[in-house]
Amino acid sequence: MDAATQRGPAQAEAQASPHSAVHTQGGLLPLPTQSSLPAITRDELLGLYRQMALIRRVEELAAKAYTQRKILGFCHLYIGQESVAVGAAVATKGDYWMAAYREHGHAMAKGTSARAVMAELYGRRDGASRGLGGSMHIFDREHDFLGGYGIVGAHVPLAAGVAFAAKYRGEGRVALCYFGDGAAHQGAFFEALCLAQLYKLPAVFICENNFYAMGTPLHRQSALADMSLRADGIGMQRDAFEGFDVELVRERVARAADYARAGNGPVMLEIVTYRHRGHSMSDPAKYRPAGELEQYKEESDPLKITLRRLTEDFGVTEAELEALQAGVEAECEDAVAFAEASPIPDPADLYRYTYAPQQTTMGVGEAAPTFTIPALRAQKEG
Ligand SMILES: Cc1ncc(C[n+]2csc(CCOP(=O)(O)OP(=O)(O)O)c2C)c(N)n1
Ligand SMILES: [Mg+2]
Repeated sequence: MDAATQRGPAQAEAQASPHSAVHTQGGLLPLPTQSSLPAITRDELLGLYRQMALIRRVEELAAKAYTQRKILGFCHLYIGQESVAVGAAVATKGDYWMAAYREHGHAMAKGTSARAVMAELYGRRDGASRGLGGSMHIFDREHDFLGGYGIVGAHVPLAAGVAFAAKYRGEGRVALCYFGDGAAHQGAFFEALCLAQLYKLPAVFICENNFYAMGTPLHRQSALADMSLRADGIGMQRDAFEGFDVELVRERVARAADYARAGNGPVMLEIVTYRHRGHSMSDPAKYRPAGELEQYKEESDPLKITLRRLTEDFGVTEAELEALQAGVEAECEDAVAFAEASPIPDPADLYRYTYAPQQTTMGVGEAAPTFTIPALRAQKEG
């Protein structure tokens, strides 16, 4: 009996069909069982811990400023999820990142300074997006952090476009796209993943499953518990794991990025996580079952997990940790002072960055550009 017959008549028939490559998953290569990263060192882990502590403290101070009405508008905190962005950043330093609106931590993990994030939250001119974007629209071209998006799922097709551009230009870079469990039900999400797989784009789609979409728990929004299974219907490689331990995230995201970078196609990851705060600053999160938050804080806080590993396995001392925390505190206080001293944006700049410079010079009082076909052709030729 050959291998095809052993799997039963239906499968044997599919094997023989001229469309079998489509019916099966087209022979996806497995994910590597080890990444190209070297083993983590004491110094590296200490650095990752510092980065997580910095993100947390920046957000704690942002929450305080928000309650003082110094920060206005929406503000979604990443507290509890820091290990995801910080671990993922290790193997994707030169790559493109895009995220949803809970993105202060992603921007900082990618290299945006605490100053630029805080000033953006304050809506000031020295913010990452010149104070015009606010909490949900941090953008940092220098560090290839391509935003911050408020429309749920809408950035997933954009990330596929970025991955397409990276492949087209032969950059060897990968596009990482972060979104929530709620976003994984969006039509735009499926459409983007279908094309990404068809074109074998160098992308890693990361669903940060924190079990809530606003106040709706996962079991009331999805018949699937493992959101990575979405990839099966698309024929995409996938992986799923808990993301509370920064070291584990570092390794598993690196494997996915290695796979995508090598030209094997995109990967969908589900990283299980948990947000300690409500959906946004205006949400007291009373919908959670009693004791749930306390249990996550006790057993699954990324900072606590890494702290334990640093002290127990790497011999990091109290004095070292105190110095680290003092440095974080000083950096955050400096970021707040910087934001408060930064001027508010000039209203004349309101429309200045809506379009790419070569397509428009539109400012207040100027004529809107005309997007006629001859004008665009002339622009391309010139
Ligand atoms: C297209 C669209 N629909 C609805 C909303 C309102 N909304 C904002 S956040 C959100 C929940 C998204 O949850 P999830 O994707 O799990 O991300 P999380 O907030 O947990 O990080 C919803 C429904 C929106 N911003 N955009
Ligand atoms: Mg969620």
